[in-house]
Amino acid sequence: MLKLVYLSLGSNIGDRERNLRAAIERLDAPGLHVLRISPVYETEPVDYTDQRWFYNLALEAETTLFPMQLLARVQKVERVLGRVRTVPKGPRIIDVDILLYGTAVVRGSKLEVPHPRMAERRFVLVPLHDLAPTLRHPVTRTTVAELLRAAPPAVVRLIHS
Ligand code: GSY
Repeated sequence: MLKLVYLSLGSNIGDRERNLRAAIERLDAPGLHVLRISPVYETEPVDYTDQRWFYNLALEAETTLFPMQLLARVQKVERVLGRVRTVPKGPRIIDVDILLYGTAVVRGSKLEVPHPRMAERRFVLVPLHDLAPTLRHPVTRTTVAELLRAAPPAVVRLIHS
């Protein structure tokens, strides 16, 4: 069964744009087909603020992978691209978060979907809004546009479409 999924990608080490592109190429492998990619934004860091600004984007994909298989794909891409977890919430070559997996709700110890912090993160919601403004959060039933209007302020500036 094909599921429509939305992922958020971020990078704040090295050539941030190249890291995002490399991750997209590797995510798109048997079982997952990238359909649409949002513009790229430069965004101020949240949580751990004393670090370089991020490049962020969102993508829409169709997949036959189950949620935990998708998590394994995502984590493999992060590993291959050299992500090392030094400071929690600190700098990273690439970070890939699963935002939405169809209308599924997954509440496991390793994976939570919808992503539990997506509603607070402008760096997630702005690119997601470019792709799917009327999409509804499967738990709150709020649209992405409504989530974005209610999100706390943070600088998110367009780099290119
Ligand atoms: O959870 C994703 C990693 N991350 C980011 C990010 O991708 N962008 C911004 N602007 N801040 C972030 N803080 C964390 S942690």
